Amino acid sequence: MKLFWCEKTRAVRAVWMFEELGLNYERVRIDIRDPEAPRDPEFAKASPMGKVPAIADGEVRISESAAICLYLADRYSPGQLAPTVDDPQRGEFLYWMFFTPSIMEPAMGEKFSGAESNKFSHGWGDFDTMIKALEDGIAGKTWLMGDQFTAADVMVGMSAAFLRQFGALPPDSSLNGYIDRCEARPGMKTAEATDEA
Ligand SMILES: N[C@@H](CCC(=O)N[C@@H](CS)C(=O)NCC(=O)O)C(=O)O
Repeated sequence: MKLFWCEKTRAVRAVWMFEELGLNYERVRIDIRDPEAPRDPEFAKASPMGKVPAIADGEVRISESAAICLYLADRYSPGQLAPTVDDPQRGEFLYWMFFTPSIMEPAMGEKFSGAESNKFSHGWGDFDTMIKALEDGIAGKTWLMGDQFTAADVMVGMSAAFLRQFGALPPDSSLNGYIDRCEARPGMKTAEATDEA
């Protein structure tokens, strides 16, 4: 399996996911900051938008970190890193899988760019409502799905860690404990060390 990756990008989520799964994979560097740099020809098939992360697994070629994490969890760790489709927890799990690309990232983009928010008409609500929903979602739990760490924690946990690194999280936010738990996982440590190497 190939992971198309570049350091200091959202591809760090996919590295964390691979580490949680304990799967063997080949990390193929795509220099996204130099469009002239040679690229593995498979990358274009896996990522029509030219973005990392993307994967090639047999005949499967996909991009979008949430799609990759969901695919890998269902394919290689059903019932562990993802509730199975017949599990009543599956619905809530999917909600949190989509929370990062649909709500968290647009709300963060709006906040960091200083764009005007419009909680009613913007699909992601606004930044403060997003933080509150996340704080409520993790309240009293170790992980988003309770005691079981899942792919949703890879997606949400990494974005929450970004938020803290960028100083956008209030110091008294209850998310701090959750982020600490995410950062203590060996898989996340390896993913971040890979970025630095
Ligand atoms: N929604 C995508 C975002 C991926 C993304 O924006 N990747 C950036 C790096 S963080 C990228 O590859 N940019 C290069 C480009 O757009 O040319 C995901 O979650 O995977």
